[in-house]
Amino acid sequence: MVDDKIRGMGFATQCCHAGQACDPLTGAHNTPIYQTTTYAFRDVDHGAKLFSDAFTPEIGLTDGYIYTRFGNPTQNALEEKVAVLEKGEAALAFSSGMAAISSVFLLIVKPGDHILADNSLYGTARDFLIQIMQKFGAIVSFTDFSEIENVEKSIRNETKVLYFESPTNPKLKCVDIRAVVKVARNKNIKVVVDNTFMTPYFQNPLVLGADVVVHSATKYMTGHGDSISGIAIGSRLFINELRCLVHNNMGGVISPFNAWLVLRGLKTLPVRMRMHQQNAMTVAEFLKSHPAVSSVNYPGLPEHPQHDIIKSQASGFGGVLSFELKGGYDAGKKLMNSVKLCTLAVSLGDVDTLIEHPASTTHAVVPREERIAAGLTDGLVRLSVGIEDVEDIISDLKQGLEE
Ligand code: LCS
Repeated sequence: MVDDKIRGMGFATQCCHAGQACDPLTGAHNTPIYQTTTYAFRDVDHGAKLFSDAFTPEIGLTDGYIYTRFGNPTQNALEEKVAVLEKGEAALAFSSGMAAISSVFLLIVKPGDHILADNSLYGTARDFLIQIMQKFGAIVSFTDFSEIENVEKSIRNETKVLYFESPTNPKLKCVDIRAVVKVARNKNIKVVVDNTFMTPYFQNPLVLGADVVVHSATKYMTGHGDSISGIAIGSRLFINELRCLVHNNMGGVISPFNAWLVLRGLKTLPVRMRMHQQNAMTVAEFLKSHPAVSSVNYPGLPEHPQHDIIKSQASGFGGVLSFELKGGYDAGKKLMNSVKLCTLAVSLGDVDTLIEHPASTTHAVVPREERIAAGLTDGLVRLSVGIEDVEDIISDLKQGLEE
């Protein structure tokens, strides 16, 4: 079901129906995987019009398809669904979260522009800004976005983007999205938010005033750990520019099969997210009361420093938490080596529980001093709490902490 009607419906209905209608040709109830690279034009003029439309961002492709790097019906179904879920005008799917993030920066930023980013980003996103954006002449700096004065103080005349995750990976720090939007207002600065941890089920940054939302759809959106994928959501003009100026030239397209996997995953997003959150809260309480644990980072706990902020801008707290053991790195290592149900692996948002050590894996690219300054200590353990029976997750952690 497409646009106007579905936008007035509830979130769970949108997850099932938005962007997807029975196939007009065959009646197929499920969106087919359009496993094709190219599309027949009706005639030469039709081909010419499609190319002209595709390269005119004010128009975009509406009258057919050209070549799957420019768009594909399975991919477009996913884009329409996510645009509705994130309450944006349009969306563009990518081969990974990093393809989405890098493409958004490549569209917005030119040499000499300043990017101000939070000091606690997924390691590769931070590394992309330093290794690639700086190499092409952008100025990149980092500050702690949870203190809004830091953002105000760090803005320069050349600032073009404010970029952050909320909550952050893996410290679960939350940023006041409305306050950042206020700082950017009337300054021709785009606010770009990575909403991977919350998903549109819990938080809609565009409604809070952000310009662009990015996701690693690899995580909760797909939900089953079987597709690397990403998506960006924003105004129709921004997304059309992203498609024709960056996506088409860089080529980070999602495959039709992976788009279909994300579409399938999204149908159960609300039930999964409710269960992830319920289990994460129970596990957070268990860890908090365990004598071997020194601290727990979960924004659903009332003592979390930004508990009130997340409550003011999101309808939930998500399914990821991180914690420190009193025995530091050695104790964390022992725990991660002894779990039997939880899998020791990177990634998050899968239906089953994943445990990992950020300092030596996902955030190893961040120089140690900066990592520590951002609270990502050597002893920090990250847990993506799955939707198994929570008693089984807890008993696995318990035996790992006791061994
Ligand atoms: N944004 C966030 C918040 C992420 O956690 C990740 C990946 C990305 C973007 C990049 O997405 P990808 O290209 O992998 O689809 N985070 C990972 C993590 O914490 N462990 O492994 C990957």
